[in-house]
Amino acid sequence: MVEAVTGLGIEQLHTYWACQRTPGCVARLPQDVEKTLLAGLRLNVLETLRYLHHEQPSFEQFETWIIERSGSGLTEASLDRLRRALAGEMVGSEVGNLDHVEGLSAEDLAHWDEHGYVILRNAVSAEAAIAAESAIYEFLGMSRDDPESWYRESLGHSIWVPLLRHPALVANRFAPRIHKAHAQLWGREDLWVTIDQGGLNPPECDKWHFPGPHVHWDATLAEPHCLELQGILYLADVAEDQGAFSCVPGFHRTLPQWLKRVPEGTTAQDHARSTLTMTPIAAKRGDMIIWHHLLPHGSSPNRAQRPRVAQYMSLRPTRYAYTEEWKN
Ligand SMILES: O=C(O)CCC(=O)C(=O)O
Repeated sequence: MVEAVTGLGIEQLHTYWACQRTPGCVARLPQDVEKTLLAGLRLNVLETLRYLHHEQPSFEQFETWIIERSGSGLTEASLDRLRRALAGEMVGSEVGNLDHVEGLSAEDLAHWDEHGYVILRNAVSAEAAIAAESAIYEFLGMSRDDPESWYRESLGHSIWVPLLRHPALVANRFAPRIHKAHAQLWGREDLWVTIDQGGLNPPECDKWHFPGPHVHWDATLAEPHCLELQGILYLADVAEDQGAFSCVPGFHRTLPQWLKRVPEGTTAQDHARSTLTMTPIAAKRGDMIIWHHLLPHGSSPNRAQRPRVAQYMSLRPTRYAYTEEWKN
């Protein structure tokens, strides 16, 4: 497929657009490049696919939509960094020099190796977390201190909150400590942060039962098993019984052996649901939990008094090893 140079000057964008409108397209960009492209253009994967499939825009319309969506988030400098990275240049961190930013300690890194997750304390300041927490309540038309309001229809029967570009959420994506910790775990600084949503998991009550996500993987379980990171930023303190993020610590190390014991005719996801015990991870406002994508994980029912409010984000390098085959 011929790659056109575009208004935004990102050759791969044309390939991405053309492939999305061609059923069975064989000229798809590699998965990692696709993810870098969308993160670099400050696009959420789902909103972009929805737009392309529902609207069937021309390429020019697609570019205009991107500029309207991403607005001031797309500067000439950010586009230039993306162009260079996609051309194979090793670009530096998006948030400046990380040398003097305090990241994960040796103890944190040892915890990561053993358990496959780590709590990055004070990933963002308490003020930054409160600003994002308030934005989520406001978006949902709820009030932090009015329990009646937590069950408004605006949440639907889900803990996901499709708020993507509030300035408070945007600011958190550029927190130097978050970039430093991910750079330590990936061993490189050319990272791209996803445009992910927020979350609100209210206390269970007669009219609202925890809808999940229950234990699952977002990753392929086919081998070879590669590294990828996922993350959740707590915007208010979360106790273990307060709908905390939950996972099976250390599972990334024993997954291959465990997979061999999944009974014939049962999926790994079903077997995980019926056999694994999850550990809820409590942490403070502004802390971020980063986990290896091969840990079975999910959220948990909130049996406490206040909602768990969170912001999701993942950081990945421009190119990385992944397994094409999807097995789950
Ligand atoms: O919200 C949570 O605690 C879990 C999030 C989750 O399951 C996911 O991001 O895949």
